Amino acid sequence: MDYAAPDGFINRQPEEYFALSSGWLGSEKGFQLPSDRGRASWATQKAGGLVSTGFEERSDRPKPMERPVPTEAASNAAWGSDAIAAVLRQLDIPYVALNPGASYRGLHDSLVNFLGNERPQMLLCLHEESAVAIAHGWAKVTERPMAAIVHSNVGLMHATMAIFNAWCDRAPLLLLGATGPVDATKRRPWIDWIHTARDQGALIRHYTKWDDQPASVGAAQEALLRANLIAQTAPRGPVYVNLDASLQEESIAEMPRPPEMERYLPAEPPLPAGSVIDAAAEILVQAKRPVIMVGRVSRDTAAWQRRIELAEALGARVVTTLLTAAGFPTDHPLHAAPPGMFLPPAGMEVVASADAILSLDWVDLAGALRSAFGGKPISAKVVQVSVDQYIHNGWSMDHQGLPPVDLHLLAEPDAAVPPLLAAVRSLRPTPPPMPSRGSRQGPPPLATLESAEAIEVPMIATALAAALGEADAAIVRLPLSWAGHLRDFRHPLDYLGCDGGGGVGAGPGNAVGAALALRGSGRLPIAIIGDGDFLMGNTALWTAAHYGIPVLIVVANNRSFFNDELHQERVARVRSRPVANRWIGQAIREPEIDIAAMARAQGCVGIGPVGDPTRLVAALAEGITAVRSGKPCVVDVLVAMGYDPAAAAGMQRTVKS
Ligand SMILES: Cc1ncc(C[n+]2csc(CCOP(=O)(O)OP(=O)(O)O)c2C)c(N)n1
Ligand SMILES: [Mg+2]
Repeated sequence: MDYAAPDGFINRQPEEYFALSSGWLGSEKGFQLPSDRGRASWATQKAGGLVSTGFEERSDRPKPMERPVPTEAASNAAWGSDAIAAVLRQLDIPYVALNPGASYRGLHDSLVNFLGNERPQMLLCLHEESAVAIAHGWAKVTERPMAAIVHSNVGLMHATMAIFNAWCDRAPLLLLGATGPVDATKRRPWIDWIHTARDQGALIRHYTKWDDQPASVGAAQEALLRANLIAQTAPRGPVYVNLDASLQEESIAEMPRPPEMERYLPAEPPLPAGSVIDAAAEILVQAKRPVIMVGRVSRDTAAWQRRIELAEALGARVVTTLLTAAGFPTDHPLHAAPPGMFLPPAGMEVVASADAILSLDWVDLAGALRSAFGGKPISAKVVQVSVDQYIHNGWSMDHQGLPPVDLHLLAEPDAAVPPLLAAVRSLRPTPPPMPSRGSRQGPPPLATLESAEAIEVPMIATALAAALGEADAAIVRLPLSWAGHLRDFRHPLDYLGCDGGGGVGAGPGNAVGAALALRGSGRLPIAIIGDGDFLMGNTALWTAAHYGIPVLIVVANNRSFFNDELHQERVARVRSRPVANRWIGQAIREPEIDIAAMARAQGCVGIGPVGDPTRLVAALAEGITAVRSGKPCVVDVLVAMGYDPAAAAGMQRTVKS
């Protein structure tokens, strides 16, 4: 059989070429959120019904713009980058977020003229950091990789912080890059030399799971297949494939045989051995005060339900964190304390009172235990469920402290919870009585907005609840000033966690990426972010405006990199120096920045600045209406400075050894 690209299709949709393959991974049914599909869909994936991005059939896809004109001339010629682009189509990569560059002009051409800028569709970004942050935000919702392409060493340098954020967030992401011709005789003078590095992957190797610089078209295809597998295998993370410019631009006699995609599917997550499950169940059932710490878990609704059943079967109290996405309903009677970026005092009390702790991949279990037990011996039995150690390396300390663990289930929480639940139920068929729900603090009452002199961050929660009513929202991000009691999460998509690596500037890009994944889901994507975060990453908004991605960004604008004012205050106190100077080198004033105008300048709706508490509900309602009509919108809310006391204490805490 002749695998040359069919006449007349080389510059359009190469359907005939793809018909030769064993199909795209995607089904034709349309993209499903992980929460709709359930993990059980693995069997259907194997049967050829892998969850599809299927955006070809969706009305909710980004604006169908940037359609290439079909090339008239039929050609039998094929190019290295056509074969590479073909694998991206087969992998069902829906989008590539990119900032262009000559190093990958061959691949760029193939995406436009061979694949017709569909599956994947390009998302032009104004900065490589937002390209990667968008891919990261998309993965937060879908738990699958989309691609980002960055230009040689310089684009990669711009992208680094966002890659680190995705790495720390254990988010799958397929990063493509390029290098000037590796063969020096093929380099253009000057520019190709400065944009060629001997080992480009070294720039990011410490915070990617794998990288490769393939030396042939066949090797490049294999690299993409492998990259996809590695990115999607827990602990998930970014992977990098660096494509030599010459390889992309090489003329090939015929297209290589398309890979049989069903032979390159990610493996099923391993199950912990039955004996370990039994031992864990024994520890938990024996405990008088078991506590479950819910960390990195999936967006799957069935897994969410099983977590609730496990807590109920044990009568275990549950703590969650704002570092990771929603993992347990915060208004459940067993949910013991509002979540925070740091374990707040109420959460510490719960953990310290436990005689058995089940950690479902809690980020920094060692730190949380040490804080909770105040440096005293950790008397509780600790059961850890995590595969995170497979990703730890010696460069970054994102592995956190080493927790004392009595029993380690080397498995993903979603894989471990069902057998653990069964084992617990067989040991204790009758669940303990449910505690009555104690009094719970919520956001300030609506009336506060009528009498307050200035907007404080908690009032954003009040106004948002009033403006949203019963509508479903996904809170993509929350600012450092947030307190966990301000909003409940009742669904895996109600909250999507933080940036992962603490890299300020990720907020706008993460919000746009998550919003892209949530299009058409009926869920309103909302990010509440600091002004510093907005100002560093705001050009991601142009991408949202250009491709018609609706998202609401509420800026909690305290006109300062305020987190660091708290640090300066602490240092001043320790050194008996004037606290009054803490704002110097921190405050973003004189001139104050018109954040709404920055949004409007990029084609978004910009509302504000809103400083009057009585106007806040109306401003957010106006923003929600704009987003419902399909637009990205920024509401600039002038907030008084200040953090939730628990958050401030966590940030300024001095570590007791
Ligand atoms: C890339 C990067 N630069 C600097 C910091 C240090 N930093 C941590 S929080 C913060 C302030 C962020 O300001 P903003 O988003 O306005 O939040 P605020 O603290 O004012 O609530 C800074 C500068 C960081 N974490 N990442
Ligand atoms: Mg600020």
